[in-house]
Parts: sequence; structure tokens; C-alpha cells
Amino acid sequence: MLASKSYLPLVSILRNPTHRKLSKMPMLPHMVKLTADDSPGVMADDQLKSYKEHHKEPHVLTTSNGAPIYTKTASLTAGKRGPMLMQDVVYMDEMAHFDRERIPERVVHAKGGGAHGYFEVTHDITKYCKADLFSEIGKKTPMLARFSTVGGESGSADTARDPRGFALKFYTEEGNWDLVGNNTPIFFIRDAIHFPNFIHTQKRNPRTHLKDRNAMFDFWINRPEAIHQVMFLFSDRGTPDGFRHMNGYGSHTFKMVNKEGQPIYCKFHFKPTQGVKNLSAADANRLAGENPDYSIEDLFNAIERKDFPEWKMFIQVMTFEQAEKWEFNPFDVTKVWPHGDYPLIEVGKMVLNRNPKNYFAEIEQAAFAPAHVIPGIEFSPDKMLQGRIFSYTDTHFHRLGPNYIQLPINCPYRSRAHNTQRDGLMAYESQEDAPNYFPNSYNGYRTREDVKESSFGLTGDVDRYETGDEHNYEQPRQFWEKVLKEEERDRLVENFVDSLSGCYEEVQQGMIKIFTNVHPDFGNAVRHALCQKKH
Ligand code: HDE
Repeated sequence: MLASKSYLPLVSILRNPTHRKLSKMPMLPHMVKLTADDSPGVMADDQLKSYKEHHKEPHVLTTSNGAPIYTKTASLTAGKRGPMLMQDVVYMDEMAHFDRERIPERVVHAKGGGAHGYFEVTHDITKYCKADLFSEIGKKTPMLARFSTVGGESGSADTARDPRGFALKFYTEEGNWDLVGNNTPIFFIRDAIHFPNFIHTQKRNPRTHLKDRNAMFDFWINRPEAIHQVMFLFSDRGTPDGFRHMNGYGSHTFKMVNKEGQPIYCKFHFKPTQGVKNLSAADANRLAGENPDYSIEDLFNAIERKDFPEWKMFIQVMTFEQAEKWEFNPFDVTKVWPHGDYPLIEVGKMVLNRNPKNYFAEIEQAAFAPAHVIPGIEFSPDKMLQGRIFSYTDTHFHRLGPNYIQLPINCPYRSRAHNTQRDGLMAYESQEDAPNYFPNSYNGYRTREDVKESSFGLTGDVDRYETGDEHNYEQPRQFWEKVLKEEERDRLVENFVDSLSGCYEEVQQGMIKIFTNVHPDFGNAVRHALCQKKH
């Protein structure tokens, strides 16, 4: 009998016809199910009791090679007082694995939680996109979502003022599509080359090992394109109430291509059916101490009580002609596309209905990458997106190894990978003995005409173009004037003042200058409040 509960044999099970015949064999839940678990839910605090209820007979304890063991409460020693023996393989087996239990945490987005679910098409967008998952109304595609904070370590508080990651993996029949977005439609920078330095200012000062608010604001003073996202961050939206009550965005401009090969630019939006809710700054701070895992717990328990979170997916589209004419650069991720000009088009819904059975295997080891696209979804020239295409798979090779994509949670199990990649650390894919080279004369592989990427023209001189000064203030001004209500503006100012009051004088002045560029009222309000705080 195959060890159906182990992750290892999954791919071979799917591939191997003999194994496939064992159809009654239970598979990994996240691999094959669209539906929720039929077992009664278990609140996070009751998980251990629930295990006991459902497992009347304990398993015999074994070593990792499966041999039953006599005891795990006493090491093997020469005499009652020791020393220990090298041949205590029970101890060695336990300790050596424990020593390796942690993998590098994600360099950003280290703290997070996630769940399994499905995406269902409710509206036809095939005139824009030929991607398999959008092919017909009613079509359901299994998916995984991981939500996260950005700057903190994996033990940091869920309620920190920080953007939230909104990473989605769709297991389509034409490969896995990852949409690795945030809860904000925009970002701090517009050229990927800034990312490591920007992130350093969100992390710890290398000398003090403390978070450094002067460094954080100093970067934003020097890169004024950040102000739009910085205003989102310090607004009420900077502290969402858990993961279930926030919007999600692909943020970048992408390209969709239909069956006729016609391309159109697009953006992705997700709106929670359960509504948007944010925490007040005071509640977010309190919860950071009382329950640093607030969002993970909230998501877990909601799914267990079958209150499945749902988001509606929308797209905005922009033709190539409209892109040429738009007053801003449509590939600049510090900008939104106004909904009045580019209305939201409903596509479908995503429902999260299953918690991971093993957090580490299914969430910690989940590897999302903007490079994981499928036929029908392509890239725009957005240089941030282009920069990300490289970074994610690169970091996965480091964090999880060269065969991270063979892990069950990451493998494209509905389409299967057939390629000439072999070997490397922890490889177990045999690819059914197929040749490891292409082209070959032995029926190794065939290609498909219909999945050719759309062709597009490029002009322009190769150069390093500075982008620090491209319409930095128009949309932030609209955000201040039109989007925020008066009391929201007050809270925005208050949140900035709370953070800035501990900063150097020149940092405060630098930020006030930026706020004044957004709107004189904004600059004055912060200047005034900072002054009052000093006296
Ligand atoms: Fe990320 N980002 N990022 N990012 N990002 C990572 O990949 C990076 C950006 C986002 O739940 C890393 O696997 C660069 C924008 C999410 O596993 C890394 C740039 C957006 C997650 C990385 C950006 C995101 C990440 C670290 C600038 C929203 C967590 C660990 C060009 C649209 C995914 C990892 C998860 C994670 C690089 C900017 C979203 C290092 C170079 C913009 C949700 O590869």
C-alpha cells in the first residue's frame, strides 16, 4: 500500500498508470478538491483536542525510516548518568532533523497565513482573454491564497502598519498562474532597481538591529514617487482588520490575449464580499501585543466555522491606443487607472474553503512567482513587473532549492510539467523516462502553435532612465481631496505625526515638503500638529 498521506509519491501517483488505478486512494486534499472539508470545523484553540477525538488509537512512534521505537523519553547512555552513545539513532534522527527545521524565511512577506479554495467564472471575458481558467462561465479552478505583512520577520505582529501581500496561485489545466499582488493598487517605487534599498529601510538598522524610522522616511523623501503608496499606508487602509476584509490587486498592468491573438492591457482587482474593514491605529497597536497572530487566527477560524471568505474578481482593460494617449505612463505601478475611464468588469469569484493541513508544507513552502504565467496572460512593459519576473524564482531557488516546483504545493499538478529539466537538490521527478533534450526524434515532446506569445513592437534607446520625477503628486492630491473624507484626512495626519514625531528635524521637514507638494493643507496640518506635539 502506498503511503497516501505522505507528500512524496504524489506526482508519481498522478503520472504512473499503475498507481492511477488505485483510484480509491485518498490524495492530498489541497491537490484535488474544490470543496470544503466535510469534517466539522475546529477552532484554532481546540485543534489538539479535536485530533484526539478523531484518532482513538495512537500510531506507533517510529524513526524517520519507519522503524518502531521503544521509547522517546530517555536517551541511550552508558550507565544511568551517561555519557550518551553515538549509536542512539533515535536521538540522532530526532535532533538532526530538528536542527534543520527552519528554512530561510522570505526576505519580505515573511509573516503570513493562507488557505485553499477555488476560483469560479461568473462573467464571460473570453473576448479579452483565452486563459484556460476564464474559458467558460461556471468553470471552477482550484487555487491557493497566501496573505502576509511585508517588512516584519515571521514572528512579527499581523496588525502592523504595512501593506498586505495578496498572493494567489491558480492551478489551471494549462499550468499554474500566480498573481502575486498586494492589498493596494499601487506601490512605493516604479523601477525595480530600488527594491533592495527600499526594503532595507523597512528592515533593521545593521548597527542597532532596530527598526529605523529615520531611514524609512529618508528614503521616501529621496524618492517622492513613493508618496501615493505612503499615503495609503498611513491612512485607515494601512491596518486592515485581518486578511478577510481587504481588497486585493494585481497592481501592475498585465496583458491579456484572446483566441484571435488580440492583446489588451489589464489590471486585476479583488473585492471582499464580506466587506472592507480596517482597524483603528489604537486597536492595531493593542492587538500587536495581545494577539500578534490576529489575522492568521481570524482566517483559520472563519474557514473552520464554514464562514468562507469570498472575493469578487474584476478587471480593468485599456487598449493599446488608449495606453498611447493616457496622460500618465500606464505601466507605472505608482498610478491607478481611474475607474471612471476604465470601469471595473466583473469576472468571477474566489472562495477560500479549506485550511492547510500542514502550514509548513502548504503555506511556508508555497512559492509564488510573477514569472508563472499561462497562455492568455502576458506581461506589460512595466519595469517593476519585469524586475519581479527574475526575483521570485531566484529567491525560491535559494529558499526552497532548485526543485521547489516539484513540491506538491507548487507543482502544476493539473497540467504537469513535461520539460528537459532534470536533477538538482531533492529531485524526485522522473518525467516517465522521457528524453532530457529537445528537439529529439523519440516522441519526447511536441510544441503548440496556439500558445505562442503575442508579438509586440519596441522602440527606444537603451539607456538608464531616471523616473523619480514623473507626475508624482497628481493622484496623491486626488486621494487627499476626493477620496478621503475629512475625518479620514485627520487620521492620516495623526498617523504621520505619531511616526514622524520621533524623527530628526530634517526628516520631518523633508516629509512636510512632500506633503505640501501633495496639498498645502496637508503640509500645514502635519507641520502644525508636529509643532503642537513638541510644545
Ligand atoms: Fe514582492 N517579493 N517584490 N512585491 N512580493 C517577494 O519573493 C520583489 C512587489 C509580493 O506570499 C519575494 O517569495 C521585487 C510588488 C508578495 O509568498 C521577493 C519587487 C508587489 C509577496 C520579492 C517586489 C509584491 C512578495 C520574497 C520590486 C505587489 C509574498 C519572498 C520589483 C504587486 C508572496 C518571495 C508569498 C514576495 C521581490 C515588489 C507582492 C524577494 C524585486 C509591487 C505578495 O522575490
